[in-house]
Amino acid sequence: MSFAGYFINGTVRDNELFAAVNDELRRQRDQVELIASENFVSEEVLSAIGCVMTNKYAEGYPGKRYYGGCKFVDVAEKLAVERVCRLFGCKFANVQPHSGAQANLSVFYALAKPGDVILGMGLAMGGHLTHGSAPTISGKWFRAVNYGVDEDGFTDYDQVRRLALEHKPKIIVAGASSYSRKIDFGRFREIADSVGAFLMADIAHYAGLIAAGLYPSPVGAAHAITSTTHKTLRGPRGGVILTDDEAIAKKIDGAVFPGVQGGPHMHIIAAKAVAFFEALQPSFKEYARNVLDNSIMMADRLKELGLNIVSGGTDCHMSVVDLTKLSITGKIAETELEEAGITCNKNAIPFDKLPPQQTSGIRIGSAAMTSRGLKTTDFKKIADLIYKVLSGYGKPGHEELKKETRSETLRICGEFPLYGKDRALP
Ligand code: DSN
Repeated sequence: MSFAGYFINGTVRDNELFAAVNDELRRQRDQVELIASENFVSEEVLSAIGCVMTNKYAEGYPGKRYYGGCKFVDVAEKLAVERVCRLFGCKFANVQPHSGAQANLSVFYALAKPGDVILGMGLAMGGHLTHGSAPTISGKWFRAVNYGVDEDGFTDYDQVRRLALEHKPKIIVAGASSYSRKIDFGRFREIADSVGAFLMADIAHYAGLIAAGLYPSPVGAAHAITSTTHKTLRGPRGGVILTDDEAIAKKIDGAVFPGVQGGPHMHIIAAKAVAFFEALQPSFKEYARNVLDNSIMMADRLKELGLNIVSGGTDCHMSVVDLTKLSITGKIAETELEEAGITCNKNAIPFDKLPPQQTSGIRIGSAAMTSRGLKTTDFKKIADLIYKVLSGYGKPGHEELKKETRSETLRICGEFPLYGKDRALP
């Protein structure tokens, strides 16, 4: 399938937009993608994203819609729900959230009231914006209290307990955006129970590994579980909410629609169904295993080369690299690496002294390049390239070294092609 049909309006092709899409396709093909929250969906998921279900309004839920003509989109939504429940071993799912942020907001709307306390991991410690950060609804409408990590970079459960006892949160959020270690959801639940709080687990980053049994599952521990569908789960951009509790499921359904959202994006729900189908296949377990092995290899190699990894390593697809030793900021590292053909993002390290626009670290992940087929030896090579570029920064010959690295990253990308040749217009 090619993009051709999508960009023709009558006889006039939208060349301006088409050029941008093709440039983006080229960028994705030619860069070593290490952004921990990104992945490459399959051709099948991509086709579903572009399918005719985008034309359909379907406010409500299967069998209870506010529009006629919903027979076939109902099939898609029921498939998505049934598959994601099977994937995670839970009873109820809402597959309508447009994003992880809206999934989180829906759970807050279902289980708390403005002014209630929510206790989540602080953004600067590895938490997500929507877990109580000041500029978001979660920080403005609720009284947000933050926990963090200890000096070794591991979740400080004693602090979670202390803050829970002191502030009596309505919801405790377990989950993170840049935390690479296992989360003890049972321990979080025990703390939540001790203060009568709901436990919400945000597994956006870890979902694919959880589905494959390679990371702890919050099912059975959390009252509500939110996730995105596009990170390690390798589906379309979107969100999902899971629960085992029927009463909570009902509240969540009402919170997603009509509480927070209007019409669901049925083409995206169709694509979620495809992605969940793919994640149920044995090959996905193998993929997830490779994601984990590759991530551990990359972190271990960087350590071997002398860099610090926050918490000393990783239990998942991502790591946060502490650049303090190299006297280089995350911002500079992000730019330098991008010029050398490696895409990642600047990231605060716990107790960072630099502001969020600079940071002392970068976050790297293995999910996307593992989808292209790279193995541990390739990730070891990538770690070497990262070290070469960053340790050479500011030294004579650095521009030349970056050029050499760019040739090498192009070679790697060429060896592991992304999508068929006909995906782009000639
Ligand atoms: N912004 C995503 C991430 O990069 O982790 C989470 O929403």
